[in-house]
Amino acid sequence: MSRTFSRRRSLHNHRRNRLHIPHHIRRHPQTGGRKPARLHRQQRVVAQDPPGDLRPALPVDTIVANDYAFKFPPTLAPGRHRFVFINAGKQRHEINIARIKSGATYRQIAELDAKDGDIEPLLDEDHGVLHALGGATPAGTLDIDLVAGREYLLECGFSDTDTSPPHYKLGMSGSIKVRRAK
Ligand SMILES: [Cu+2]
Repeated sequence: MSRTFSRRRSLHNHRRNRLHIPHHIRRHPQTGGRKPARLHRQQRVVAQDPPGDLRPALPVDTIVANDYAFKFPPTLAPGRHRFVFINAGKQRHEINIARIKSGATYRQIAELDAKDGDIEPLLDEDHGVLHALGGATPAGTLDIDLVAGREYLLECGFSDTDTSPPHYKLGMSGSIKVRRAK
């Protein structure tokens, strides 16, 4: 069983490299040059969040993977959502979610995928990945603040063997449309 994560990984790296990390944080003398920038940001976010039981409940949406298709809500309301992933297939699958650029469409991405084109120029935000072995449900979830009027790409980038096509070419590709604000 192989995985074709390279395209996704390069997309993540691309975003990370564009983050501006001030020099004094990157090489802070008191931390011995370790890389605290990420930790600092996480701590700040945690400190601002109210305790878990005071947060408003998030709508929970489930994405189910089969060999080789996704079941998911085709349209959702704007705002924060919590995505749960269930792999009901036999193969290993992932759900990889990215926001499609304003003005671009899922149809354009599907056409590019069909001919192994580069879809990165049509995406403007990477939201992350949940993945699971066949028949498994990962404990992790993905929280995404869905923007009104936008479209989100869902894809699985795994392949069953080194020579078989990626699952997004076998049907594990789709998009969620977010309703416009009232
Ligand atoms: Cu898959």
